[in-house]
Amino acid sequence: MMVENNIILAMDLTDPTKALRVTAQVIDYIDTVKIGYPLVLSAGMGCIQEFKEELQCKIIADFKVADIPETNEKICNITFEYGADAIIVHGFPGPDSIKACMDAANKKGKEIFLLADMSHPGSEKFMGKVSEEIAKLGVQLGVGNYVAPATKLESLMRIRRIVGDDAFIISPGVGFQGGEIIKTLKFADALIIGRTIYLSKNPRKTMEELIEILEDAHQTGL
Ligand code: NUP
Repeated sequence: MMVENNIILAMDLTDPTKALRVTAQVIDYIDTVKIGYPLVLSAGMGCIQEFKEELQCKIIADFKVADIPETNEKICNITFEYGADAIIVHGFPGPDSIKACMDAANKKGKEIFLLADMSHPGSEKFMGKVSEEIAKLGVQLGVGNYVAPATKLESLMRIRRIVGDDAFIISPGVGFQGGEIIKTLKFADALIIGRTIYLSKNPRKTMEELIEILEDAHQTGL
């Protein structure tokens, strides 16, 4: 998946009208929006199509799918039928569960992102301990897209080493969770940024500032 300006907006506002309005303010600069349970549970699944039609963007559904294969398949099918271009899937349920999501995506020409490690402090307790194994499993299964944390650069770096340079890694945790843009982009292909943008008094200006940081970094050879 290509991501314009290496930024994915995580739109977790729960007021559907506000979510659409704030996203519209920044959509000139990006082409991919991640939505998850906060928005979908308040606005309904129809918001995926609404975003796509009104804003002409790609949607990643952050549903962290983590069930038995048969149920994962259903969740993915429904999500893709509602228009999502990609879905985020947990790795810890194991290879058959991941594979069910991959098959559902392949049949519809969609993509999955495998969540290899998480960005919050508590993720050290369980996921941090198996993140490399999850990444290795992803490679074995032929997964091309991963989610790995901006807040744990060591983990992000190890995951990059395992999945290789051709894999596409998107990374949450920049800004409010403490991750840094430039350091993260040494290992990740794109940043997932939520509150820094959607809670800003001027989301458009914040987006422009973020892009400026990225452009400066590119010029000085990131
Ligand atoms: O490990 C993860 N950390 C994380 O923050 C996996 C995620 N999917 N996310 C999501 O990324 C989180 O649910 C939120 O939608 C976004 C980060 O948002 P923010 O911290 O920039 O507001």
